[in-house]
Amino acid sequence: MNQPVVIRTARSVCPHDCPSACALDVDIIDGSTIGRVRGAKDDPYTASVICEKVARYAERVHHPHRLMHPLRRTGPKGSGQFERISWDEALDEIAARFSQVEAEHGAEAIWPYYYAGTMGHVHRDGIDRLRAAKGYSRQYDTICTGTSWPGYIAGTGMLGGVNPEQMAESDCVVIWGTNAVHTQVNVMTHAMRAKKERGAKVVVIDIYETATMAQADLGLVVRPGTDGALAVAVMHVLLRDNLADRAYMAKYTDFGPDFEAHLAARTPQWAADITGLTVEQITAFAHLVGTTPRSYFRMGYGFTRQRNGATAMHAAMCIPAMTGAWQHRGGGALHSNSGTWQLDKSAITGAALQKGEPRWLDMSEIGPILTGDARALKGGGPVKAMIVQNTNPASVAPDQTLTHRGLARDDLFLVVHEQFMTETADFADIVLPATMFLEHNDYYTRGGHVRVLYGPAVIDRPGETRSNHEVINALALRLGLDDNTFKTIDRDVVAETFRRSGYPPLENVEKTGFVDRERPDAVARFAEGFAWPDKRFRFAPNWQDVADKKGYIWTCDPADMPRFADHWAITEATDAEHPFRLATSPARAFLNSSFNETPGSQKREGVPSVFIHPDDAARLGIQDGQFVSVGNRRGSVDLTARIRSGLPTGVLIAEGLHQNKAHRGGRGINTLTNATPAPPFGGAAFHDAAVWIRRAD
Ligand SMILES: Nc1nc2c(c(=O)[nH]1)N[C@H]1C(S)=C(S)[C@@H](COP(=O)(O)OP(=O)(O)OC[C@H]3O[C@@H](n4cnc5c(=O)[nH]c(N)nc54)[C@H](O)[C@@H]3O)O[C@H]1N2
Ligand SMILES: Nc1nc2c(c(=O)[nH]1)N[C@H]1C(S)=C(S)[C@@H](COP(=O)(O)OP(=O)(O)OC[C@H]3O[C@@H](n4cnc5c(=O)[nH]c(N)nc54)[C@H](O)[C@@H]3O)O[C@H]1N2
Ligand code: SF4
Ligand SMILES: [Mo]
Repeated sequence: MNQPVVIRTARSVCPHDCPSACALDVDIIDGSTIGRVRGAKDDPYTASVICEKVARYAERVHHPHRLMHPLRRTGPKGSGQFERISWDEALDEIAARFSQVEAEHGAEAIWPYYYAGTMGHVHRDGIDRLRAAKGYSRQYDTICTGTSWPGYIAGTGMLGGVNPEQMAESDCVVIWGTNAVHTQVNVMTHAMRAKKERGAKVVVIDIYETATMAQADLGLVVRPGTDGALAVAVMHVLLRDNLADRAYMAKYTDFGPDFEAHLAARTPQWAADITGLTVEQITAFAHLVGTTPRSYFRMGYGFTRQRNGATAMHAAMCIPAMTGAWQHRGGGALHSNSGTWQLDKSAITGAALQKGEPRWLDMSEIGPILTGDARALKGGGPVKAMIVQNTNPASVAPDQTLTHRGLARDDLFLVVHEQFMTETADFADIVLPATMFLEHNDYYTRGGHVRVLYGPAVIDRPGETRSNHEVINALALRLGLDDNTFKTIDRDVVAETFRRSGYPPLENVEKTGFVDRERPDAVARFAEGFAWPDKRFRFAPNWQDVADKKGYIWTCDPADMPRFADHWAITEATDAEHPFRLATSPARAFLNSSFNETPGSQKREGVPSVFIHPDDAARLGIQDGQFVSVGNRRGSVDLTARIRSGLPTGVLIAEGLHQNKAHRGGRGINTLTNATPAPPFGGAAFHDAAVWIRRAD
């Protein structure tokens, strides 16, 4: 077969929710077809490398199951029976139903719901214009960053770190609680450069031997939810063996005798009992980072998806503050640079239109909210109508049984704007077809590096697909809103946002595709002090200050929080009936529930599986490849057992969000996860579930 003729290569940006935000070169075959997708050579962080799932993006853009026109449900909820309707019919019906709900139950009975299917700000956050102008219920964003961001800020005072390209100048890279080979492959590019060029040591901390750990010099497999114990024991050793930088701490931190006394009891033996590591492993790790000034801590999200994740992140961040790693090029830490963009997003979110002070509903609690939990509803009335863009809660949200029960309510009018007929779309009254990133204009940020990137429309949109921005505009106008914000086009909103933010004009940005937002190195490494008023890193966090900075809402009694960096033993406890701890770690070829519809990714991931230690399998009579049920009080899920060493006994790992229907019985992995908000400010503890496992055939 002849190779298709590439008419040009277009610069774009990966829109998905992955910290790498890769700059892409996309081969355009004709006005509506793409060919190969490659990582941009001239982007210093992407450095030619992208993940395999996006390299195969033609499979997703040109997928035969893409939604092409609006649909109205004809059968019962969840039946999958729909009829084709026109955009006018769809929008008229939505406007009529929303108006009716507002008249009967008030504006707060309507809850627009979105997340990060695209990370383009215009198409992701523009739904808030409608929400603000109508006074609909607000969305409290917790599902991804609810624990990790507060934990990071509690120490440093702001969300930003050292440019990750500097990992290449490091002598020790600590990859903590992220499976970067799966979730942000570019971390490996730069860490491996340091290893090859400088002989840097790579440390990986996870709860099983991941593909990332396979590349480490020191792999630490801890029991789930015990990273805080490891961190404080490392600090105990640093102080005991004179490896702490006391001069740095005196100048830059709140270090004092009370904290030192607190650490005295956190011995390696104490931590060994909690983490499952040996005293030697803990000591070796402490000595490595204590004797390597250029140690770079790349903190992931995974270890914060435990109920104690916020305090674990804070505790881990205390280590570079104690060694003074921040002082050296190639040293310091990064979790996310999302606090560094200084964007004025008012043109996108319609902040000036905000009507009243509607309640904040926690997105992670969609199950409890839709099933009438009074606490989750903040004492207000039920949610009666939703428009969902950019997210697939029937798959990704915790406590799937409750989520499905809520979405199936006959008295809930549900609109889903999607690229595919997802599990959530299956429950919809009206389904609307969405464009993909190559078919609309937007700009993108992600916390994993220092650039803001622009991605223009480069191919024609297929069928009757419309962008998120266009749908919100059309709906707003039909609902009688007349503000000019609802008459804009996406490109102009990007340009206006750049203008309001003091960024270069879009015409200039378009030429290169990016805005460089690297901060001066000294600022990024807090050389002029941390971002609290006294400029000191906090070993004793003040969580109220964190809440005040970011507008977080407390979900626990502040008095219950540990005073100092510590292990907080609040994860879901195992018991005789639920003797295993389950984590739902990321699959390499899926991105949350995205890509679980593409053939290449499905082939790569195979059937939904669960890893189990050989001793546990032998004890329970479970064979490799056999069907098992994994369950708890929230429900049970059928999976295929994979016997694997490299994880502790008593721990089960189920990688990825396969389609719910790929599981025998149709229940997805989030049936097992808990929607109760994690302390102190909410968030879903996706890797924290006590479960049983048994043979199921
Ligand atoms: N291929 C792929 N890429 C993705 C995603 C995906 O689903 N698939 N998701 C995207 C999104 S939305 C995000 S936010 C990022 C998240 O990416 P990461 O920061 O990598 O976070 P997680 O994917 O939650 O989990 C990472 C690792 O944390 C481990 N872990 C779980 N509990 C603990 C613990 O208690 N201690 C320690 N030390 N480790 C633990 C898990 O086993 C897993 O290997 O990745 C993005 N990229
Ligand atoms: N068990 C378990 N559950 C998890 C996690 C976990 O580690 N374990 N991770 C959690 C995390 S970190 C996150 S961030 C959430 C993410 O959850 P989601 O934000 O729901 O992410 P995706 O599953 O990728 O779904 C995004 C949906 O948006 C659609 N979409 C993409 N672009 C557009 C667009 O331009 N317009 C419209 N209208 N739709 C679009 C896609 O087709 C896809 O169906 O999942 C969480 N769920
Ligand atoms: S998913 Fe992540 S690694 Fe893959 S192309 Fe997108 S930004 Fe890059
Ligand atoms: Mo996420």
